[in-house]
Amino acid sequence: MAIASTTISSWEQLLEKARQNTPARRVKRPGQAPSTAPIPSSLHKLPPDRKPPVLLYRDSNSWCPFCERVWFALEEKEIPFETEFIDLSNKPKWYTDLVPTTLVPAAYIEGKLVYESKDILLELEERFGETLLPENLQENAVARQWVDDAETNGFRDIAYKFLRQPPEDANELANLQAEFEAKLDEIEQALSRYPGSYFLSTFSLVDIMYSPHLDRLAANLPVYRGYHIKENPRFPLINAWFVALNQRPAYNRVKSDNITNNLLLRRRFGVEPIGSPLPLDLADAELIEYRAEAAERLSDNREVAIGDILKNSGVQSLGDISIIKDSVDFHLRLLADYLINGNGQLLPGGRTGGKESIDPILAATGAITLAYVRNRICAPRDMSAGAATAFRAAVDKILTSIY
Ligand SMILES: N[C@@H](CCC(=O)N[C@@H](CS)C(=O)NCC(=O)O)C(=O)O
Repeated sequence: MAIASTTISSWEQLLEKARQNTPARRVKRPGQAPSTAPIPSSLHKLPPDRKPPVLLYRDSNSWCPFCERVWFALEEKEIPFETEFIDLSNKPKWYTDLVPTTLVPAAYIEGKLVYESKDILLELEERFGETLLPENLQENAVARQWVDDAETNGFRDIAYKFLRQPPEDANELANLQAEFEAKLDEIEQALSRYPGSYFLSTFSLVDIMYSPHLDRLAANLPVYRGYHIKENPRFPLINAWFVALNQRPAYNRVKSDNITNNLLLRRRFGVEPIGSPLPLDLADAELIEYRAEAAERLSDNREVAIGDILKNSGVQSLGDISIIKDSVDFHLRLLADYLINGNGQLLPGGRTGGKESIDPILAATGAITLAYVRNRICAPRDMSAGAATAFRAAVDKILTSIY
């Protein structure tokens, strides 16, 4: 059995076409995890041979909401930086010796070691201009107070208790929900104090302090608690804030997508879903820049992806490894081709007719490959949240079209 010749483009053609439609690029990290890393959008501003002024230590999977705050600020402030990834399941001794809390994020900022996300954010303001704090002195003081409050006002503890703690009974769940809603009411009120959609009259560190947490809660509560923040009429200002935030290019680079958040919560914290996943954002999934970014990532990093699928998805038990490998490669190319060219390409080579003529080994390899990569990719570790959404939507489309 071999995969017949096909009209689907080669990897080189796919990569070239994808790159014409997206500026997104990452550096490859051969043999390391993660296998790619984003290139900070302002790195090109640095004169050649000059080291970036900031070195950020962050978690290797890009799941940490506190690291997200710092990355968000660095992108907003257009500060060139380099990243060193720390494996939190096996922290290197040099790191635990270096950072007293042993937590991420930490950073060297112009040679000074700073840790605790809040302190890193304030140090960046101190050294690179207060672009994320209001100019008006009174408002500036309010901003600093709210940045402090975001760490101490109990919002996070109450929110994550509602999300993660298995409730004894319906009564306890209702109480946790009520406590959480009272905290959201406080945020809703804070958002009403200044004109515009942000906490203060301009976008600021306060938005950055809350964004990774509110985003994760909005993604996970529908699935794990059947509770919705988005489109909840009780919180119109929080909803307007989400809309404003999502218009910021820096946020779109650093945020994660709903499914990444959902899978992480289940895997890391064992929370049982009681609701349903939010539907994929099909507006993102249709945008050519996100589709092209997803195709670019897949084409450029295909060797690592194929190696991972062969090792971890279970396909290798299906038969001769070289045939399976060809089939995995073929189905990933099919996915990249569909992401860039859309429509019309959905019959894999070797399949001459409708669904009934599918070779069972090819069909099984394809189904496993696609289902595996759908949940394996992780935003923003592997690609932006928008690209990850386009990627997952394309997998769904192919699976329903050919199986
Ligand atoms: N208050 C810290 C919290 C940082 C934190 O909790 N980081 C987590 C990752 S999300 C961590 O390093 N966990 C590793 C560990 O607990 O050993 C901050 O704002 O920076």
